[in-house]
Amino acid sequence: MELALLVNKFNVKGRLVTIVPFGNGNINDTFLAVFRNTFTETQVVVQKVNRAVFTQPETIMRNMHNITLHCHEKLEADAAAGRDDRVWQMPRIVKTKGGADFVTDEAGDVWRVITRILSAHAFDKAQSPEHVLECGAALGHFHYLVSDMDPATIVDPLPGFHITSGYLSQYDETLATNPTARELVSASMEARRLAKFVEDRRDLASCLERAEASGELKRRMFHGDPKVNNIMIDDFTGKGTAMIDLDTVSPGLAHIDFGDAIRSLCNPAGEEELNLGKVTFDEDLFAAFCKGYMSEAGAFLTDADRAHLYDAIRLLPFELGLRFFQDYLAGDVYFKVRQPGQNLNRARVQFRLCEAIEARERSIRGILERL
Ligand code: GN1
Ligand code: MG
Repeated sequence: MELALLVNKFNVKGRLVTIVPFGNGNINDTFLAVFRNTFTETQVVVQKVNRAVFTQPETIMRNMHNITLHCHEKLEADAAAGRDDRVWQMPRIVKTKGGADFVTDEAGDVWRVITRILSAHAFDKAQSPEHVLECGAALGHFHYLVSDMDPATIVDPLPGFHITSGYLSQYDETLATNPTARELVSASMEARRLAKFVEDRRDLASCLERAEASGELKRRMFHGDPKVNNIMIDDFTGKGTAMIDLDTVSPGLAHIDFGDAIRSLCNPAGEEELNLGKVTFDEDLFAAFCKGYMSEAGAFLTDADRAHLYDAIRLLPFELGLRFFQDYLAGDVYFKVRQPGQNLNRARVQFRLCEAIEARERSIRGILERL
């Protein structure tokens, strides 16, 4: 089906004037659609859900429906009470003309339309300590929003997501069963170096899983993908205004979000840097993130939670590097790539960041203790 025809199935006022690719997501295909009438315009975000990743797109739409229902009620009550210094936002689902949450095309792909948060942007890299502080506040506020959601209203959107030991098994299996993967490792010194990096940290993979199994850490609702370009910042005030990309919101450890946001926000070079010399862990950005996060969600953290924060900060770049490396070896089947070797480079960046964190363990723990 032609994209314009498809988008016209949704209930947006005005005439569709343009639809263009939008954002830098690694999973779904995202577009911006502009509708105009004689006095203004409406912009919406159009997405095709990646079925290779989300094998049950109907389920993630049901989840999104329940999450936005819960959060919008709370957001509206808080805004009406003037409880905050700002209007926190969350995109909502735009229904089809028939009242459904999505359209399925003839190829079986699920398409959805959501509102665009206007006068706001998400960045691909950390901009400044002020920016990172606001990202921390946005994640903290998001945790507050979903904290009283009934986990039973959510169906696991992506079984195995953020179970690091599972990614390790997948990596092992790729090397055991895929001859091309083995060739890639034996043919390149850099790939061998990354493979050794993984070998040296096998034990790290299950640190949070062990703490959960022993009952020290408990799941609550998490975002699952709180990276820098999923956090919208108000163009006028520079303050955080919304967390987007709600596909993976589900019961999980807040530590995963904490570690994932930090690996994304405290490496000012970003995920795609080619020069490893520029990949660092910036402690000023880290302190700013913690300050912002704690201002909104500090009350949720128990002593046991606090005891495992460093592990989460070290684990998440390891986990993402492992996921990128495994995908490179498997032929780039999960993360979209624009050029060959891109997933290998993404893995190099995350592993370098993990090393930078290990080298700063003492001072990172020091900052955490002072929270
Ligand atoms: C993917 O689609 P995007 O870019 O928001 C991935 C995250 C990774 C991220 C790394 C469902 O998110 O887990 O951290 O890439 N999402 C999924 O850039 O796997
Ligand atoms: Mg995203």
